[in-house]
Amino acid sequence: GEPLPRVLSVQSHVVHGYVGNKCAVFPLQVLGLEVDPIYSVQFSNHTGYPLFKGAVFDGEQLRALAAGLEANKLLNHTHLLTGYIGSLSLLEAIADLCAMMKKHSPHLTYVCDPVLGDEGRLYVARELADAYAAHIVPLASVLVPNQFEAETLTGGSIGSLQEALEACDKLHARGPHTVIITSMGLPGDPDAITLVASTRQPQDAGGRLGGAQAMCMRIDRIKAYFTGTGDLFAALLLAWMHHHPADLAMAVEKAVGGLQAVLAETVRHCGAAALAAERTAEVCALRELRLIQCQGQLQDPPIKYRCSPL
Ligand code: ATP
Ligand code: PLP
Ligand code: PXL
Repeated sequence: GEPLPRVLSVQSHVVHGYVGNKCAVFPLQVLGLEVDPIYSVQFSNHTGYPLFKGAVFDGEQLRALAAGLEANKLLNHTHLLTGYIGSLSLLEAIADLCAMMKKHSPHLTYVCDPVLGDEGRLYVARELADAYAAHIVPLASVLVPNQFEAETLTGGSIGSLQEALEACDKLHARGPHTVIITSMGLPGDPDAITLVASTRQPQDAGGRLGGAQAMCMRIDRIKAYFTGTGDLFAALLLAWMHHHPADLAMAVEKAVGGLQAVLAETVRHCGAAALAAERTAEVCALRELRLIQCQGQLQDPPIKYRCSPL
């Protein structure tokens, strides 16, 4: 039969709570994919809490793991998934890791969340943003930036659907066959999060070219702030693109469906803490995504929002 999908996922580990690999491994597994996680950091909790403790992994340490996997012929993954990477040395090692993986698996799908910042501000060093643009974007198959990350990578502002599509085209020209701007705000619609997806992948199960295709989705904005939603989206998208390789709209609809089910259960569980402005440890803990409680909805997502063609 068909070879089992195997994902190498390089993302954060937090002991308590759900960001990075803590919100990628479980969803990928319950959707039937094998996952080999590598931890880019190991922290007590996410960095939005009043404090965190722990250690970061560097490029040399990643190269050692890659060499060990390769020597045992274990670097045979179908997918590479990367999220928040805190240092330039680790990002450079990821570029080399991707090249090693492509040597063993020429059809490797690299799903890259270029975590750079949000709401107009970088939360990584400038050199990291430049390295993503120069060395990582060209390796990615599927890129999932938010609005600010797409602007940073293309060097222009995105204020409309038209400009979002232009940014996607610039990114396609550098490599990724699929680009999804996971969240943007459009002027005049403050109660919405807009997602824009663009692909140049074959759209037909027979592998024939379906040409370029673009779509958008309007999502009701929940008036609360959650951490880890971008990471969960990337993992769910990878899994659903695997299950629906010729139907990007379906993959996006199922990924958003599962994510919105988790958010609804998280809001229900945390009550007034969902809206609290002060980020005490207690409030942060209450707002952790309710992933485990939503296993069934991750596997069989209620489709709340549909894509519209652009
Ligand atoms: P990254 O920084 O990892 O690239 P991102 O900043 O785009 O990701 P989010 O802003 O968390 O990540 O958005 C990802 C998805 O999470 C959105 O497409 C949306 O479906 C959902 N989401 C996040 N926050 C909200 C919210 N307040 N209300 C409704 N949906 C939300
Ligand atoms: N703040 C810091 C310091 C981060 O490192 C990150 C993520 O990677 C975030 C905030 C927000 O992450 P997300 O948009 O995926 O929820
Ligand atoms: O969700 C992104 C993320 C990843 N890794 C760590 C984080 C966060 C968000 O706060 O703290 C360590």
